[in-house]
Amino acid sequence: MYKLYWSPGSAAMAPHAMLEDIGVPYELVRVDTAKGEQHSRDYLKLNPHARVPTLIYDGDKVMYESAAICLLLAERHPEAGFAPEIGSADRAPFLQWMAYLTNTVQEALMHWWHAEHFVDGVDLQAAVKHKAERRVADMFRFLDEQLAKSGPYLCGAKLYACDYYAVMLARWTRAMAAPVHTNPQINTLIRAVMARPGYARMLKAEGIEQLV
Ligand SMILES: N[C@@H](CCC(=O)N[C@@H](CS)C(=O)NCC(=O)O)C(=O)O
Repeated sequence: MYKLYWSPGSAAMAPHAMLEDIGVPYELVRVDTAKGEQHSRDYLKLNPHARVPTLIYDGDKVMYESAAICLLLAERHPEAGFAPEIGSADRAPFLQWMAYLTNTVQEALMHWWHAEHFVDGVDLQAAVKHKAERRVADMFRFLDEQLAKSGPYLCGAKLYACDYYAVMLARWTRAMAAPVHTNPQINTLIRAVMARPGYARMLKAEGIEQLV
């Protein structure tokens, strides 16, 4: 039995969708980040960084960081096919894309959503957001070219957790001037991931939509 602390449309989306596809029992615990529940004393004991998601597994074990949770779930449930086997040809690209997505693309998205974490003052924050939007657009253009060369999924013929992660991050661009779903291959990827039962059920359960 797992427990996933989440909030709608957050970095919990990918692990949430994976749990749905894996089909194991799990409990969702909503953290209302708008009300600041991530700063409650009880939640900080689980996740001292005051972020979602957090996963409880094996009864009382706790972990956070969305990409790490995806990797753990893929590893514990190999039958779901969310990660290529160690030693297989897809393994290196899979690890590369997971790290690239969380460390580079997600980080650039954080600059857009939370410019106030990086600089003070409205003008500077607007400049950070402007630059972040261009960087995110460049990254998704790059991913689009990658998919055109060797898609339809990031690692080629098979869908893995990195594809869920990419589509989650694509959704985070919905409020930008040019959301990235208009890139043709990214659009195909979004549609393919949204057609998966787990991802579709996650969107419904979180009460959110995704641009296609
Ligand atoms: N690197 C973390 C980032 C998690 C994160 O920033 N989550 C956001 C929602 S997407 C959050 O909890 N925000 C609450 C806040 O900033 O107070 C991960 O990938 O799990």
